[in-house]
Amino acid sequence: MNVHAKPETGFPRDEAQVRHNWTRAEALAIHDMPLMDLLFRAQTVHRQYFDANRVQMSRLLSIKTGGCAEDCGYCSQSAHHASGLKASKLMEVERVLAEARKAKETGATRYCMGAAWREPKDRDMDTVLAMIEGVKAMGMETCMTLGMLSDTQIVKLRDAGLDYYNHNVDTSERFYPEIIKTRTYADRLDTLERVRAAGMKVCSGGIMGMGEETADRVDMLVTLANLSEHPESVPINMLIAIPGTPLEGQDKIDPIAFVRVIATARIMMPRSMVRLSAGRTEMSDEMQAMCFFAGANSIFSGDVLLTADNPGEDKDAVLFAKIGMKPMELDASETSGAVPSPERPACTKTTSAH
Ligand code: SAM
Ligand code: DTB
Ligand code: SF4
Repeated sequence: MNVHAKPETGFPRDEAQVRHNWTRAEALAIHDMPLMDLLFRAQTVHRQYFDANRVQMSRLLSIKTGGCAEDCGYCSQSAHHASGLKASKLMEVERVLAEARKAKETGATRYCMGAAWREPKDRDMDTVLAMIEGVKAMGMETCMTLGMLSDTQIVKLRDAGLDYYNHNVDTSERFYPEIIKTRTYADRLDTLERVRAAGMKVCSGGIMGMGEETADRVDMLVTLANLSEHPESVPINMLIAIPGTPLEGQDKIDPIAFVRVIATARIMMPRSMVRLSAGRTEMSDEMQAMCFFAGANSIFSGDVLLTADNPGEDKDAVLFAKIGMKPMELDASETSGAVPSPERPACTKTTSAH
């Protein structure tokens, strides 16, 4: 026997299949693979659907900051925590559109607007709808995250042209009540299901490093991958431990453990955009590069997220130049498999000729 023979990688040819029947045991087996096997498999799956040297850029804006009725343990914007953040009213439409115009100039293809609400008040809906219409008219994709929604609100958002709704499951069902007490995991899944049923695209992911166990990370991915359709966007945040919140003293997640979650998400949801989201200011270039290798293909650009710091365009430009990564253009992000449908061929990888 040749002792130098290549070991079996242990995964079948159809490793990039889109499946909705993942078990925890299967997901855990992938998550716990030797790291080199895991990264190789994730990168192989990634290349079946995406150009591995392109990253989609989303830009965030907090359209209504602070004073939130929910008690999410990680959040600077909860009225339950003394983070020192000043609450503000819903922004005026024109100000939002001016910010969106700037974001477009810096290469963002998706504009994500977040409000610190448990749910929108009906009296605020017209303003929010005007924001969607204005941003869409600029030729960017629109995303909003406004908390829970009624069916009427969902229809209004969809009809105004909202492309994506962000609503994170955040963690496993088991760990959720340790972080959030003012709503349940079932509330979260119910909103997601109704948004999907109305025909909007879904952005849903979670936060790593809140004190959860490996099983919670894997269970969260199983929940997302077993939804009736995979979320088109899966943001994976690394906790930003904000002073004054219950999680302020939380130990940082190990970088390799974080990379394992990205790779497992890529393998389980092969056509979704996996977004390396909050926490990049605390990540080395090497860690970010490893996340891209593991299948992350989207980031938030700009120097602020909603209330916390983000690396900013200059830093990202340096990193991108070092690793030969380029921003994804809108057409590419639309056609690179983010929205699987029976009409669209399974493999719609963009060419790397740009
Ligand atoms: N109020 C809306 C909601 O909760 O759906 C939207 C805003 S909320 C800030 C959006 C997501 O950002 C959260 O679900 C969470 O995953 C992420 N997030 C918030 N604070 C964070 C922090 N300190 N570190 C990492 N991620 C965070
Ligand atoms: C997501 O998963 N992360 C973004 C976006 N979706 C709305 C928000 C990150 C917030 C980080 C903390 C802050 O800026 O306050
Ligand atoms: Fe409110 Fe969203 Fe922050 Fe929770 S995460 S406190 S719902 S703004």
